[in-house]
Parts: sequence; C-alpha cells; structure tokens
Amino acid sequence: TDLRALVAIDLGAESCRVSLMRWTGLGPRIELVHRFPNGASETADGLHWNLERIMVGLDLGLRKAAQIATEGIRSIAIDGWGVDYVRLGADGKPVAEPFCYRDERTVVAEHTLNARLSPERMREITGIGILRINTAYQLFADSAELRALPWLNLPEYILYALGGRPVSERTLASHTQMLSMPTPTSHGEWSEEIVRELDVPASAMPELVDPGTDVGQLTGPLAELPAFANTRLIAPCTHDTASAIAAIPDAADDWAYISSGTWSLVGALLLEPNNAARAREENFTNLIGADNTICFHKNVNGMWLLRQCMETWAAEGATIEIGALVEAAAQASVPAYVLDVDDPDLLLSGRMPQRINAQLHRRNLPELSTHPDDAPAMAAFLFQSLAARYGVVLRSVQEITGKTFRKLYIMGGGSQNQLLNRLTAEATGLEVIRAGTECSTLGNFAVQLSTLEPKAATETRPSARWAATLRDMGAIS
Ligand code: LFR
Repeated sequence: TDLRALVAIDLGAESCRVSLMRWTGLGPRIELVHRFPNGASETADGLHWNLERIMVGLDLGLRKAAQIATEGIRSIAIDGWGVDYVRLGADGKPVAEPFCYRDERTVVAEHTLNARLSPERMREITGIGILRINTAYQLFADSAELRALPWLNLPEYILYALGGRPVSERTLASHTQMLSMPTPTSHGEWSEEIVRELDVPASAMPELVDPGTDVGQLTGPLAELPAFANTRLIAPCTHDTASAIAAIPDAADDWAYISSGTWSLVGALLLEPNNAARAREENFTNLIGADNTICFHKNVNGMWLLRQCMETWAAEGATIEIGALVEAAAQASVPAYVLDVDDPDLLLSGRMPQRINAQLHRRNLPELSTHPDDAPAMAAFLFQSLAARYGVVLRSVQEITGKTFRKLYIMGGGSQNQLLNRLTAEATGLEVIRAGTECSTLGNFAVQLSTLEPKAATETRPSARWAATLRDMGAIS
C-alpha cells in the first residue's frame, strides 16, 4: 500500500484552502496547511479574479504541504466555485485575468444568446438551471477573437498549469450550460447545437472527463521538491458543490442538503435528472455529481448578502466580527415580512444595505436602518429571509421529486451560523444536521481515494463511503 499523503485544494470566492491528508499511526488525518483570502475586484474593464495572487497562494500552500509530508505526496486534486474560466493563448498561458461571474457584461450576452437559441431549448438539452452566470453566457460575451481560443474552468486550469492535460471534468462542465443531460447510456457530451450557436469552434472545447480522472504528473519547479516526486494530478469533482455533496455519508433517501457559503445550494441528490415541467418552470438545476448522481438544486442567495453588507459597513469605518454579529442578531427583533433574497439586483456587488432597502421600497414595505449600529437587526432580517426561502425551495423539491425529507444536511462555512440553522429548522420542519465546514475538501479527498483505492464495485456511492470512512476514523478534528 501507498502511504504517501494526499493534497486537496478548494478554491472559494472568499478564501482558498490547501489541505493535507496523511496516514498516521492513529489513522488518516486531515489538516489545513494554508488558507488565503480571495475576492473579485473591479477594474477598468470589469470585475475580475486575481489569478496571479491565487497561483502564488497555492504555490505557498503546496510548499508548506511538501515540508510537512516528508513521506511524500501521492496526488493533488483541485475543486472550486463554478462557471469561471480562463482563455489560453498559443503559449498555453492565460490571455487575460478571468472575469468573475458577477460581472455585468453577461446582461447583454444573455439577451443575444437567448434570442439565437431559446432558454427552453438550452434547458431541454442540458437539464440545468438557466442562469446568467453560466459559462456559456460568459464565453459568448467574449470578443470573436477570444472565442476562438481554448478555455478551461479555473480548477482545471490550475491542474493544467501544474502539469496536467487540459480537460473539463463533468461536474463543472455540467454548470457551463453546454453539456447534454446525462442519460442511462451517456455521461453527457458537449452539445454541438449550443457550441455552434455560441460561435465557439469545436477545437476550443476541452476534452471531457469523469470525476476522479488522473490527468497527469506534477511538473515544473514544485516537482523538484522531494515530496513531489511522482505526484499525480487528479480531477476530483472539480465543482466545489458536487465535492461537498459527495462528502455526505448517508445511504438513505430521506435527506436534503444546503451547501451554505457565498451561495446557498438547496436541494437533494438524485440518481437521474429530473427535467419535468415544474423543474423547468422553477429553474431547478440537474448538475452532475460524484458517482453518477445528480445534484438537483436551486441557487439561492447566501452569505453573500451579509458579507456585502459588512463590506459596506467596513467602508463606513465599522469593522464588525461575524460571530459577534450572529450572536447579537439572535436578540434583534425582525419585521413580519421577508426580503426576496433572489432579486437579481442582490446578486450584484456593492451598496448592499441600500440595495436591500431599494427592494423594500419598491414593494412598499418599511425600510431597515442601514447604519452599522443596527447591523444585528439587518443580519436577523437576512437570516430570516434566507431560512424562509430555503423552506419554500425544499417544499418544491419534495413535490417535484416525490421524495419525503426528514433530515437536512447543512455544509460549508454557513453551517456554523447557529441562528440561521435554528431558523432553517423552523422554516423547513426538518432535522438539521451540521455536516461540517470543510465538506468540499472532504469530498475532494474522498473522490481521490475512490480513484486511488477503489472499493467494491457494488457500492452505489463509493466516494460517500470513503467520506464516511474518513469521518469514522476521526480524520477531521
Ligand atoms: C458555490 C458555487 C455554486 C455555483 C456558484 C457560482 O461555490 O460553485 O455551485 O453555482 O458557486 O460559481
């Protein structure tokens, strides 16, 4: 047996993490070795991620991992938020900083593309939620010159930059709005019809691979470190949400999930897509998950609302700590009405307290104080509104899928918010189970292990079995 360590990289809109899993005398142990902040910033030509800063942070994290894991590192796998991408020039290097999906350039692209190919048709082909943020609209927003260049989603780009071959792993590929819906005989392929309407040449489309694919060996300066001799690069579920769901160790059929971070992804795991009329009308998505599953959910707004308020308050000189704010919010009184958290305006960045009030004003409802001193009341209002929305969405999921839920797994950073958890339990009537804050990392390791150390072929969700094994053996502290 190979007892070298594994590395999982999880890219988040707020922070990126490098974690190590080592086999110790006590069993497998996962430790976070490096974490650095991330965020998009407004430049003259739009809202961008700073790719260079991410690469430097990852390089540092990988060096720390190599220093700790003297036994060597067997593989590295990367997952991250969906839909964003880089274009590669002839030299294989990115031609520009990647856009952030919240950039408003896709407002026009959405209209133009939808006029060429109706959203109904794209929905029929892909089975996924039609969202302006999806890669298809972003690729379409690029100039004709750029559209001819190959592109890679960010996690896959990083695997490529580390020495892997350029691929598109299906969990994230399904979020592009260009992949055909999987069927019993196909895992999903690029839709020629959609790709054609996007004016993207087939040569610009990456090779599709399934979760858990070895894409090559680490090369370059890092590979000179002794720990990185013969280190494999693995595409896990490159979509962070699919990774997080892969880490839910429950074999029953009575649970729903909320992956709670910048977004709240609210839904249930299915064995095949559900593209019924009501799923289409309510714009539920059928994204590909680990082990041939389908993540059937809706993007609901999330911690973004509060984080953006906090940025506005910070700009006014009030630095508020989130833990204290949640505690104070539990004592605050809240109005009898809720915010429409999925108002498109609230997905944009900046002036969040004012955007919130603008909606209330439009709806003839009393506005809230935007003053930092009243942050607890604003926070309580946001949590109550999110929980109410979760309740509505989960009732729809039950009606559409015919499932009956008893349990609700909440994973991600938002699962630490006890007030929101309580409000969510009340609004959904379900037993809330906190599945941990680092579920994407756990799922990333689980998919690596199910690739490197396959369990019996009879397992229905081998990755979830691995996640359960890691939890049972106390790998996460
Ligand atoms: C969560 C997530 C969601 C995706 C959103 C946008 O981090 O990956 O699944 O819809 O980010 O990229």
